[in-house]
Amino acid sequence: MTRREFDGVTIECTQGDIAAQSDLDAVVNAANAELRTGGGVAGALHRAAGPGLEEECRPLAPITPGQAVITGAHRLPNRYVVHCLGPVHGVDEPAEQLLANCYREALQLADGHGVASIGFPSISTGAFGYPVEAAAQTAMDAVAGALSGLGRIRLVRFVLFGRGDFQVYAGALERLPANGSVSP
Ligand code: AR6
Repeated sequence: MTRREFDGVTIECTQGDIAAQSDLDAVVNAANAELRTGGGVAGALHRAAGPGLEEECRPLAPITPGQAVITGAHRLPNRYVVHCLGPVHGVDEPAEQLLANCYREALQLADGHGVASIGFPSISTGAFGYPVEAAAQTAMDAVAGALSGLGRIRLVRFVLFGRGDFQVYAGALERLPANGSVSP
């Protein structure tokens, strides 16, 4: 676990399963446009949440790259799931901006629902093929840049499945300036 605090908000990185973060108010899904179950993160979250999650998602789909929508968490140990559609690497452009939008929109949406703690997976770096080094830098800068506009969120946790991904995200966290302010 690596952790830093920026003006009362903690950003941390941990290795683990996004579907098993029982101390967080909200978790983020690396969704598909149809908000259906799938592989990776979407599969893990929908499996743990049960069929009610897909049912609640149906009228909210389709979503576009960079967009986020929020639902209940059903049988997951959280209050909300925020579903983000990341860019497919080499297809959806401008990729960096679309990926940053996912993180910003997810934080704003969750904050507006009174969420105090939220967990993100590494959006787009699995089936969508985004290189993890670049994705981690964009994700960390987008989160740090959004913190000053948040009212309720006090904890942002990146939940990385693999050891290598954890180290990459932890490195990006360590590189943030002390005041966390990164221009968007
Ligand atoms: N907890 C945390 N991270 C995970 C987990 C988990 N349980 N499972 C996988 N990862 P992906 P994407 C990591 O493919 O690239 C889906 O099928 C994984 O190792 O879930 O945004 C959807 O239906 C990788 O580092 O998301 C979409 O069609 C990262 O999470 C599409 O894949 C993201 O991998 C979305 O692709």
